[in-house]
Amino acid sequence: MSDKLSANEGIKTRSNYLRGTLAEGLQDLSTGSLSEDDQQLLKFHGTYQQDDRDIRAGRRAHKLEKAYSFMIRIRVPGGVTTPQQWIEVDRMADQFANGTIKLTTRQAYQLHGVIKSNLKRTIKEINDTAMDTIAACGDVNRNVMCNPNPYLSDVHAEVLKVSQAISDHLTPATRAYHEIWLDGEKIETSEEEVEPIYGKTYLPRKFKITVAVPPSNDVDIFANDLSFIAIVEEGQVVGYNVAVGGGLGMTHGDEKTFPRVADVIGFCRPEQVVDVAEKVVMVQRDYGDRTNRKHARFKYTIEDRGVEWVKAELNKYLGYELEDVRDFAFEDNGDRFGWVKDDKGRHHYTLFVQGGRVIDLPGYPMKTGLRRIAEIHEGDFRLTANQNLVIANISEQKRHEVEALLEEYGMAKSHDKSALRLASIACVSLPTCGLALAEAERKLPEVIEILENKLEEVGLRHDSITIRMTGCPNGCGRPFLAEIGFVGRGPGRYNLYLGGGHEGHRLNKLYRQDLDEKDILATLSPIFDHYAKEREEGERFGDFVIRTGYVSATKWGGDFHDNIKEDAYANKSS
Ligand code: SRM
Ligand code: SF4
Repeated sequence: MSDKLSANEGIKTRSNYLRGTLAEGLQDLSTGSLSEDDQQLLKFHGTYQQDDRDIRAGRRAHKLEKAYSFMIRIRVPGGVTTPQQWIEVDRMADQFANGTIKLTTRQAYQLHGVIKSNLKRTIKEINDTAMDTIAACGDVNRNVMCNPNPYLSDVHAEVLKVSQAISDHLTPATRAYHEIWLDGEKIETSEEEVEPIYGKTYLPRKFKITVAVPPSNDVDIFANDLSFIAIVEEGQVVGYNVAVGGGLGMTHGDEKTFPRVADVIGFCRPEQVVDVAEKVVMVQRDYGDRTNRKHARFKYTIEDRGVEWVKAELNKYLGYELEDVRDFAFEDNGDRFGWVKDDKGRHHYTLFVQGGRVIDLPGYPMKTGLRRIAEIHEGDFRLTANQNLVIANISEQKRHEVEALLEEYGMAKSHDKSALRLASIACVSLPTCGLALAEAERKLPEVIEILENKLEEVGLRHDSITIRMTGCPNGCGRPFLAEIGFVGRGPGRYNLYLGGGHEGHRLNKLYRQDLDEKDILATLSPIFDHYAKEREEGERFGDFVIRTGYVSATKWGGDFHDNIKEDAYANKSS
């Protein structure tokens, strides 16, 4: 391993706490783009430079600059947002972006297609709605997730507060964001400010935190750098189990990269959560690999040094010891659709949003319908980590009005779909994602349709099987935790992974490579037949394919690639 720091470390160091030349670059309208270094810094401010890949080749042929635009990610800690904020995001989607709202797998909003001349104004207007974009991306802690659990209202209120407190505490302290986007007062020298938690080079890589309330693992805690699992006794949160070292990104053909599920290492009291989050971040700040960005996530720090090491180091940073892990059990990592009434008598409706894309389609004007609901809604909207939406906290009196609008706009039966479709996630992928190798959001609905016919035939329409597709192995739709995962290899070609745990606790394993649409059906059909005939009582698809030998169970990250031996794990985790 080389000791030379990665290029991004230099960019951060020279950036004067994330300023770079962003302010100047934004003023240069002779190009739709920003400088390479500023593009890296821009991520810390919550936006990515992209181009429309559907028209890239045509523009190249005409010697035109790429069709540059920006994706803006709006942080929504815990996924809870007001109707007013929804209305504003809806307006901005039409006024500045491509007319759609994207609900992400981390409970955030994304706007795509914002051109450079509108970027500053859009970010300013987002802030006017009491939301922001700082740290939505970049080498810092990202949007903190939390179960949008509406059923246990007191417990949810408490864990939501915790996730918002973590988010606030770990938000970068630099004034650069205010200066560049909000015309805040300029601070001339970097000495006047410090980043008490991050320091001037921030973290080696992105960092992700969730809070979950069992039995729902809808936030997929095992995919996160750090998670808190609420332990509820007699309706009270008595504390949180702490899980560290999850992460999913990898590179095809590079076995040194792999997804990893988090280890549950201890328990802390509610009043210790923010401190634990801060100290875990600091351990990664100090020990994460800053020489190789493909090896810089916390999962590799833990994989290289061992779980026992991280526990001991964390206890040193904390100055006290985490307590022993408490018992907990997850049931699944999906959403529960339709209406529920909570313990306070309020109503909640979970709407299925395919691929998280809020859009008006012919015959299904969901975006307009949701705006109409937001205009009369007095509760809140909760973004789920499965890219769906909970219209939450509806009073008895308002329920009929909301129901009428759901009916009018065709959303009342949004969940009248196969269990497979309801348990699906697709990442954005083409045409906006610069890293995409294959389609995902635009492809998965078709693939599901083909599979649905087969499932119907063998009587499995109502059996929930998690199915996820991403356009590349970065893992944005968390495909490596799915019972059926498709990961793009090249145009129209996917690797098929099988055997993820239905509760989101076990990684899947590569079953077949380079499948096209035809191969997908041909490969999965006999397995569905077999499952329908020979599954045991209550046996999940992910468990079945392991028991019957289609794939072996993935026990740890490195074992994800078949040819790395399991006994290596014993050495690493001891
Ligand atoms: Fe992601 C990069 C979209 C959740 C792992 N992700 C990207 C970029 C920004 C592409 C880029 O770097 O140029 C994608 C923008 C596409 C677009 O056009 O919008 C992108 N990621 C997304 C979203 C929008 C997917 C979605 O369809 O919902 C999710 C936004 C979450 C949010 O609101 O913050 C999203 N990304 C995830 C997740 C899932 C999660 O966090 O629960 C993962 C896997 C978990 C993890 O981090 O390990 C994930 N995204 C990545 C990676 C690989 C990181 C790694 O450790 O290797 C990249 C590439 C990178 O960082 O170099 C990436
Ligand atoms: Fe883009 Fe790959 Fe993430 Fe999909 S998984 S959004 S293709 S980076």
